[in-house]
Amino acid sequence: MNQRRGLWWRGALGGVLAALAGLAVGSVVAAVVGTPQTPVVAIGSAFIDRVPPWLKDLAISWFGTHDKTALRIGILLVIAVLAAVGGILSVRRYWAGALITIALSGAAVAAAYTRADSGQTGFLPSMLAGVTALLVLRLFSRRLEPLLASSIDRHGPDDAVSRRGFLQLSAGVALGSAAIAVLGKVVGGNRAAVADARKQLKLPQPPSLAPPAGVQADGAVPWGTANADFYRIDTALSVPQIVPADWKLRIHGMVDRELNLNFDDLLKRQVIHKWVTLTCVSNEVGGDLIGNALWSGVVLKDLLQEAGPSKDADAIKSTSKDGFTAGTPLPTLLDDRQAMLAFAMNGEPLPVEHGFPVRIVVPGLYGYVSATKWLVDIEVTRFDQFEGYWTPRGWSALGPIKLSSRIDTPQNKKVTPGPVTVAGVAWDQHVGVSKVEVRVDGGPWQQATLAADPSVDTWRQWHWTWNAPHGTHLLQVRAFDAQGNPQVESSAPPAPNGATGLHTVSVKVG
Ligand SMILES: Nc1nc2c(c(=O)[nH]1)N[C@H]1C(S)=C(S)[C@@H](COP(=O)(O)O)O[C@H]1N2
Ligand SMILES: [Mo]
Repeated sequence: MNQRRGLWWRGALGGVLAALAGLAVGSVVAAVVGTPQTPVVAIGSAFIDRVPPWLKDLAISWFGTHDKTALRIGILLVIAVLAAVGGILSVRRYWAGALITIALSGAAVAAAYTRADSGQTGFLPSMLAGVTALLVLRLFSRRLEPLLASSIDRHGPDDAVSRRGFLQLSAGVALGSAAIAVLGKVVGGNRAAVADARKQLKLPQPPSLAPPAGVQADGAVPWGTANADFYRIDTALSVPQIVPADWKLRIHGMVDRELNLNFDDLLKRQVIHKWVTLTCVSNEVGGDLIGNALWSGVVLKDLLQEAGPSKDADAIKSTSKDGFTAGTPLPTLLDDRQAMLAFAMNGEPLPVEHGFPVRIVVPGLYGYVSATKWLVDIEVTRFDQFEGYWTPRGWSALGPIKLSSRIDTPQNKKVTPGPVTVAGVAWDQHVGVSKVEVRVDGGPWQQATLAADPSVDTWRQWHWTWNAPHGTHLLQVRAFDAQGNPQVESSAPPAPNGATGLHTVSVKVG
């Protein structure tokens, strides 16, 4: 009789430890894939979404602002009880206990699946948590088999060995789960806190998110690039996580007075909203490392002038939280182009991968010499005093964007003979594009129609109607800058300061 009860307790303990191991793995997986949907959060969110209002009110009146903590504890208790029952059942029949684990993790997977904010990987933590719990439960039921056998047909000496084995397994699983949970915290950093702070943030809104009239050419990519589609380039293996409340910027070096700003200080200043096309120096001819967004932020010129740069200074060295640095010519920050400290992109707080909470945007310069994300420090200095991150790695210290053009359509597909729309983008930020021409099979250049542009700091779209004959043909595009200079036609690779050459597309007509 006593022995039976001992078995039950051990089964229950095994079940609870299996669940804990699963939850620990779930939290680490959530941290690694960057989803907030740990198994408990998934179940809790689904619960919050479905709970009747009177129960929600009751919970708030009981627990106040701790209602979320109360919910978490409640969910953990329910999981613990079910896991204990599963553990007891699995002493005799592993599958009986396993079914409870499958049902629980299945519910969490389903809950994660139905959440709008869970993304494509939201179900992974709950699924791997379930698999882990199943495996650990199996280990426990194996360990308890000899004890079960001896409770039915006793043979003394083995019991002590089996009990010790069970104890060792329990200790191992408990310690392992704790270690994994700690790992999850380290890997995740304060990712959830940052995601939450980003969601709560209220920022000055641009008057309109819509592109200005007439900028879109039929057949070209969307003139305004959605945040989710915006190219991302950086050296950050794990994206820096900064809550706005902790953000500080120091502007120092060759200045009359050092400036120290926090996020609230920044928001108190005059805010501007401006469409700027960002480009990466690594963009190949015809490539897509370019995007156009409506940025909101504070003009850097005002801040720099307040600090009072020395006459001998010719650069700023901007540094990110993770140690990336960019060297930017001071004149590009003090002229009228409105280089800015941006905190919003297309009306939303910067996405974390795009520099949350504050980055630099300088019209006309490649990102590697200007667009520092997760900005924390600006030193006013001289180019002969430092090198930016990419300079010793084979890229030029200066990186003005080169006049370029790209064909967006037709691309890699067959078209039918007759009128065909040829369209794309051309850019020369802070200089401007005045003309775009297209040619077929090396023939005469033909003038394309330009769409509008709100300023010289964005790309400019164009289109041209081609009366396409049968066969395979080569289309090429070239742009002219605001002064009428054509783009460089000879091919050069991206290193050290930007690719040149004509974008050429082969099209099958037939
Ligand atoms: N902190 C940090 N900022 C950075 C970089 C980086 O590696 N680290 N890369 C730069 C480069 S090379 C480019 S092209 C732009 C890209 O910005 P995006 O990822 O928002 O498109 O960010 C710039 N800012
Ligand atoms: Mo870049």
